[in-house]
Amino acid sequence: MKRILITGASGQIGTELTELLRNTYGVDNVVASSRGHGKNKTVEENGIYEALDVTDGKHLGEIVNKYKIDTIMNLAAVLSAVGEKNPQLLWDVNMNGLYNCLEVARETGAMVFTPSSIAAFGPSTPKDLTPQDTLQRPSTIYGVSKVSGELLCDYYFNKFGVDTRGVRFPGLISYAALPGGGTTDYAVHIYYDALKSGKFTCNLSADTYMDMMYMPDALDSIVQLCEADPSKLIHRNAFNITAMSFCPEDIKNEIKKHIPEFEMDYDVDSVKQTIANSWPNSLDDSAAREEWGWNPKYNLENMTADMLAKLKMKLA
Ligand code: AKB
Repeated sequence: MKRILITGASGQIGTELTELLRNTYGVDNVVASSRGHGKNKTVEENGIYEALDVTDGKHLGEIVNKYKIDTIMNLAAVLSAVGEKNPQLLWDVNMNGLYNCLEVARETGAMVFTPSSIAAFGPSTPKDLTPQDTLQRPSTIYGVSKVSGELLCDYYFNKFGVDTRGVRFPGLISYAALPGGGTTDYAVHIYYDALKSGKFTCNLSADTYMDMMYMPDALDSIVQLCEADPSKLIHRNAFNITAMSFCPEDIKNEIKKHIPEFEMDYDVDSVKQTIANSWPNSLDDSAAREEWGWNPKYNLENMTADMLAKLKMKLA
């Protein structure tokens, strides 16, 4: 039985991952943590919760020892759009936080899962069906932190034998908690606005293709990769994974099938557009499929139907 510490548990992924892991491994085997108290009632009140700033390596080590943690899922991160406004904060949280997790893991023997992102690629990366192993020269501080993180995780595996694993997440779409300042966030907000007002102003241009994924698949990928037989893993940090690739016009047209009067216009945010243009249109995730059986269940069609149904109940 695993004993898991989740950092950044109050965020978009953490909110749902915490619940899933508590149900799967037992409430007493999952420690949720995030910076401070009062951010997320469900996460804080439905199991073990610790206020933890990942940049405080000493406190991180104390929590790992206190609960005899053997798996650290490090979700604490500043995302791409916020990162461009505050690169120093991003570096501190994303890199020093990860370094602290890896050091504690080196000392205690814990496994470390940490997500990378499609942001780990840049303008010189092949754009379509981006290969697993390819050029990675990102132009955002978030992307720089993701490539550095991938390399650092591989280094800790090769040098110290720390069991490090990761996936390159595309944009994640979910209804339980909002994303916090990424470039792909429009694909979440569009569903809220479609239900609330029937109108949405998109901050990326109509033909901006990016990889996306519905949260249930993203959660499955974490559990599956962490449970995978290590002898089968040729790659570790980090695996390309995707479930769909679409542009704003595609998601608009899919929503219109459910809400025919839905309207969308555009007011392009130049910072987000530049970031999106530097990322792939679509990823090749065959290494994840071959090495640990990655097989997503949701496409744009069944995700949209589920997202609108669940969000309708939430907003009622
Ligand atoms: C972002 O847009 O910053 C994130 C990501 C793709 O990593 N959703």
